[in-house]
Amino acid sequence: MQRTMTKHLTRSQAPRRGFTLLEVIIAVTIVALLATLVVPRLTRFLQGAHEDKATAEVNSLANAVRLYITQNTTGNLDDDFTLEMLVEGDDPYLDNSADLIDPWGTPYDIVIPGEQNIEFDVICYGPDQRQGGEDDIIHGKR
Ligand SMILES: [Ca+2]
Repeated sequence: MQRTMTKHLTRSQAPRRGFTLLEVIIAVTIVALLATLVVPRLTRFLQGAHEDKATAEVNSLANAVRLYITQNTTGNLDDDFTLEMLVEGDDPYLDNSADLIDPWGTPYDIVIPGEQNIEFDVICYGPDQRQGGEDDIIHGKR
């Protein structure tokens, strides 16, 4: 008799296994709420970081172009100048041709003469990866 009672107590005190449907629904709801709050903020943060990086890089490229002008021209860039020329030669102005690609994977561009600046514009086409629009980033602008 005592033996059966001990066995019965042990069964009722055994830990439950798994979750109830209600617990799973509550957990999924909490995760979904957190995701709707965090994902847009994270997306905006990453977008801002890409824009800051592109702004720094167009300014850096513009400085490399100015150095190129100083060392290789009589004062003005030829119309056939391209940014790729900055990574060519034995003593290139940029270490890596990857420096010519913006954070969205599009090559930076140069317009001679510039519309924003007198001599030239170094342009990042921005998240839409197309020329024009409010997302374009031009050196010396902002
Ligand atoms: Ca654009």
